[in-house]
Amino acid sequence: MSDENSTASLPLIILGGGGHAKVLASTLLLLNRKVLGFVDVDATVSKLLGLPNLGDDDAVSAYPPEKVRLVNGVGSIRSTVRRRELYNRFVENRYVFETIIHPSAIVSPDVEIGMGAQIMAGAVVQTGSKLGVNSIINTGACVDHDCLIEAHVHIAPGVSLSGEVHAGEGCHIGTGATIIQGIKVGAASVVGAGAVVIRDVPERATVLGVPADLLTRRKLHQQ
Ligand code: JB3
Repeated sequence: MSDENSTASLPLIILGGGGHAKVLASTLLLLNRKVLGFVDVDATVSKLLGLPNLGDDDAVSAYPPEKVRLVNGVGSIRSTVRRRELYNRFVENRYVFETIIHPSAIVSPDVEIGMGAQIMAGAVVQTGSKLGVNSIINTGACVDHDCLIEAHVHIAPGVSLSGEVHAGEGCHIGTGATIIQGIKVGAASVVGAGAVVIRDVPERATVLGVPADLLTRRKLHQQ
């Protein structure tokens, strides 16, 4: 099959025009992928590494789902919720999210990677691990063997997960956090930057410190 007919070479649209989108745009340019531009709710964001602002999210409908693929460039500023909502909205409208793997990432060939997962520069994902849809393994993070990273999780830069860690849906593991082997982090929880997690974390909790301690638990609508 020629590259022109291959879905792998479909042009891309990035959702969002902030910091995470910029890093993705740079990766896509490195991979020689054709990027049509980005969409952002903020019309004042005019360019992203030279790529044009195509309008707000409704502008995507000018491009039929079979002609483009999407890249979720909205990261997680206070939570992963907006990123998840965008993903769900466009999947419901039959759009496909591109899975991105930076060329410098080391990913064991048996890793299962869900649609739209993003493995950034210098990240390592070891054998037996599974990455859920729309998850981010950010710059220089290490996910060791047999980890289960569920959908919409953000593993921030420099995180270290030992073997068999389970990161529940939509949780956020902050920059430089360390999680020892076999720990379960509950869905929608936040592990603070630099925390060292040696005990399971309940759902919708925030843990901080060394060793990490429970700060608070949030209600569903506050996540
Ligand atoms: O820590 C690292 C390495 N990266 C962080 C990333 C994971 O999350 C980064 O430092 C930021 O903390 C965050 O990046 P993000 O999400 O790009 O944040 P920010 O730079 O603030 O840009 C968010 C952009 O998304 C802004 O331009 C918003 O206007 C736009 N935005 C917000 N909601 C949206 C929507 N754009 C679209 N298309 N649709 C939305 O619903």
